[in-house]
Amino acid sequence: MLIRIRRGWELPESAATPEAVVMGRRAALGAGALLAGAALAPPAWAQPAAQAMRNTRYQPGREPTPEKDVASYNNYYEFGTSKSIASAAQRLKVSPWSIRIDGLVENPREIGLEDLLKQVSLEERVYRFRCVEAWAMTVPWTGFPMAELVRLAAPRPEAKYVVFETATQRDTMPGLRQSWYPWPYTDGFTIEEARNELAFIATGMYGKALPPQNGAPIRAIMPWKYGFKAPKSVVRVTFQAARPVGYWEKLQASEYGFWANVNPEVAHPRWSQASERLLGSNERVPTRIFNGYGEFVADIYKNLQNERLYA
Ligand SMILES: Nc1nc2c(c(=O)[nH]1)N[C@H]1C(S)=C(S)[C@@H](COP(=O)(O)O)O[C@H]1N2
Ligand SMILES: [Mo]
Repeated sequence: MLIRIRRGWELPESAATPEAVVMGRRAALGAGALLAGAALAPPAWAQPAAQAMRNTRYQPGREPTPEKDVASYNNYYEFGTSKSIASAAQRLKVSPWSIRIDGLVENPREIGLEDLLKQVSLEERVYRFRCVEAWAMTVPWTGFPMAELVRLAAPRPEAKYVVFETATQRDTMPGLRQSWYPWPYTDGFTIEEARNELAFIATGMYGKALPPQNGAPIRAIMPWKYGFKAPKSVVRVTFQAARPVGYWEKLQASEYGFWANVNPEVAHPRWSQASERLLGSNERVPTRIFNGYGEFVADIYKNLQNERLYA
């Protein structure tokens, strides 16, 4: 895959992780081995972190959660409603994978995942993640800004929202037989939210490809919103004028709304949101408005005070 010129915010290089990767990459660049090696490189989705430098602009302020906890305590209802779906999810078929880009865009099309990844540059970001159920984690995701996806899609001016639709594999996903759930799992955002610098499309975590249970091969991550706004295994991205109603809002609109921004002072109807339990340590820590990302996103909501922003 292409290696692009890095932008200023990716400096200093010494802040990248792990160091061996940086040194290896420097050596490769120095030797002019880059082009020669390109033909032999494994598919982009199989090696998301090899060239992904950590973006140190986003400091999580707490230790990354142990990988094993992130990979074994999941919400992925297509594979079952318990937290222990990791082994069932190994059946997910992730290759080949393509994404349909449609709706109010200049050029609707279907794009292969490898093709898409050639048009973006991957980076690593360590983000806090907060589920509406009041558990939380801290994850090094590999991926690219959602703004890049919006740019590639080229939405028309009438488009105000973007919707992510996720995979329905009848043969691998037993949860789909539970027909009272509003499959496929979808959720969406305003285009302004999708263009916010924090909005991220993840293809990996902990320096490896996303495991199936965490939404392989590609998912959305919106770190200032509750985790149900992070659709996994995305197969379709639709731009539209009307506000979408996502999976959880369809199921229970009184509890799960469109905006779902994290706020410790707005309780869920069935529990407080004041604090959260960190996966791994089980430590309880105070929840923060916008999950601690207000400096990046609060402006989006300035003129939306009549909306139900925090549920
Ligand atoms: N397709 C799909 N995406 C999904 C879900 C799901 O059930 N299906 N659950 C959501 C919820 S409620 C949460 S908290 C996060 C959990 O992500 P994780 O398992 O990687 O921690 O995924 C979100 N994305
Ligand atoms: Mo969640």
